[in-house]
Order: sequence, then structure tokens, then C-alpha cells
Amino acid sequence: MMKKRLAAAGLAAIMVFGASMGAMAEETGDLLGADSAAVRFKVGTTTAPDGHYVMGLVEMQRLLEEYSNGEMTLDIYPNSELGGESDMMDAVSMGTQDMCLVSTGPIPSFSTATTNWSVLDLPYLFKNAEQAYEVLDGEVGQTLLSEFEGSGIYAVGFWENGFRELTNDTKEIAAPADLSGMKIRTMENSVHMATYSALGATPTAMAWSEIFSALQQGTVDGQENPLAIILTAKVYEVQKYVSMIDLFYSPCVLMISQDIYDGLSDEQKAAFDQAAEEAKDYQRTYSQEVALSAREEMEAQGVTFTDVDQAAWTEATASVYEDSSLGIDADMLAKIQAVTEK
Ligand code: EAX
Repeated sequence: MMKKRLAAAGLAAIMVFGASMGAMAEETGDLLGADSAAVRFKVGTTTAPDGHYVMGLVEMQRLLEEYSNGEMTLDIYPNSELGGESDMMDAVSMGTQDMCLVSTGPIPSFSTATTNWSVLDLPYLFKNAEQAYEVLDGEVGQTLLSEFEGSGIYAVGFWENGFRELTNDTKEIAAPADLSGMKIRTMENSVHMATYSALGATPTAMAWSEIFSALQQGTVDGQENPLAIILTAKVYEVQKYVSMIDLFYSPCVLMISQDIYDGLSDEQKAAFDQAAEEAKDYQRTYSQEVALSAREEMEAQGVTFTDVDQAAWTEATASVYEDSSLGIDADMLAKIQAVTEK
């Protein structure tokens, strides 16, 4: 009897997810730029059509059309339609895809030149988004972006994913010990995996597009993502517990194929850069607003939120900072801490 009920619940969840995927696909047409624009960039994200990445890209689309007098636009493809984040980075670097907006999760393993990015993956690195903006828009962020030079990707700038929270469908998780033995999906990122191991969980790395089948098949018990994604990707329909751990601050990066960018006139580059910069500010503000309202929205849907003692989580993950196998760049970490500890 119990088994049957569980199976039925699983099926209902698959149907809910299937239905929302269908609705999302139908909306995708709205995300194409003005028909009349002659220069079009195809940009992919893994997030939902109403997600915070897409909202930022829609603003950039509007600004790009405006600043280029209608000559340039973005065609936006959400929901991993163009592939997972690692796949999209590969495609952009080879010039078979124009642009992507991806989290920093898969960047350290993108190439030997980008391994220093792992410093951004440390747990409890930033206390708030303002500190992150200061670091990412400052010297450290610019150094990291420049590591893409020669890779085929022009990494334009840092937008926002947000502080990552933990979801599961079994129980309230308040202390690290509650996580013991649970299988948690992480991004394809060794620092994140090491952090979940330090917490006593069993991390499983996978691309975002695989998460729903992994949850359904029980390959994982939980996952972690900012509230903006838990809400708009409808994770909360299948995971009823959210723990506010703020474990990692997750930025995302706007990328364009270097060849495509280099092929633009100076005027076109200026319009592109200005649209990207202003859309970044818009997107960060939007992201913060969603982070503030998402909890209430999900609570109204019956999701249980747990506020945790983050000091205990910070302590339980401190060993990751000492793990020399992770290749954390000490100079960069010191520069970041100069900002976060001032
Ligand atoms: O970039 O993979 C993830 O969990 C990311 O947060 C998501 O794809 C948005």
C-alpha cells in the first residue's frame, strides 16, 4: 500500500514536471528578438523562461536593439534547449553557438587556463551579494575573466545566480549531521563536491538538465540551488523541504564566441558592451528581488523552510579551505578575503 502511494506520488510529480516543461517550450517563441534585426546572437541558458537569467537576457535584448538602432538582437533559448552548461561553453568556444549565460560551476574544469576559478566555489566565501559584486567587478573578477583569453570565449561579465540553498523531499535539515548519508546533486564542480563530502553527504555531480530524472529515479535525494531557480524551475513541486544554508554564492557569466565578437565593428561592440553592462545591473537587482519574494511564494504552496545556524555549517565546511588537492589560488583567496573581512 505504502509502495503504491509512493509510486503514484512519483508519477504525479513526473506529470507536473512534464506539464511545466510543455508550457515552457510553448513560451520560448516569445524570447526571440525583433524579426527585423540583421545581426542575431543565439544565447542559451539552463534556466526557466521566467527565470532570473532569462529576465536579464530579455532586458539585454531590449537594450541591444535600442543601442544598435534595431540592427542587433538576442534570440534566447532557455531550459537547456541548447545543452547543459559545459556543453554550451564548449560550443561557444568552438563558435558553433554564439552566446551563453552559465553559472561558474563548470568553469574550473573547462580548461587548464580557468582552474583558478575554483576559488569562487569555496563555501561561505561572501557574506552578502554586495561583497561578491565588489570582488567580481574588481581586480579578482577581471583577472578571472581574462583567463578565457585564447579559449575562443570572450567572458563579458558576472551576472547573478545567487546564494545556494538545499532542498530535499525527506525531512527538515537543520544541522550538518541531518545530511549524513544523503545523496545530493551538485554542479560539476570539485570544490562543491568536497564541501558536501565534508558535510557528510554523498555528492553526485550532474548537469542541471538531468536533475529531474535523477530526483525521480532516486539517484539523488536532494539538490542545491538559489531560491530563484527552486521556484521558477518548479523544484519545489517535487522537493518539499528547503534549508536556508546560503552555502555558496553562485555567480553566472555572460559569454560570447570570441570570433563573433571580434567580427563586430567598433560601433557594434560598443552597443553590445553597453547593453551587457546595463543588463547585468538590471539582472542583479531582479535576482535579489526574486530571492526576497520566492520564499513566501513557496511557503504558500506548502513548502517547509528551515533556517539553520550557519555558523555550524561554516565550521563543518572549514576544512575545504585547507584541502590542497583542490588547487585553490592562495593569492586570489587573500585578495577576496581582504574585501570580505574589511
Ligand atoms: O546556472 O546547475 C545548476 O545548478 C545551476 O545553478 C543552474 O544550471 C543555473
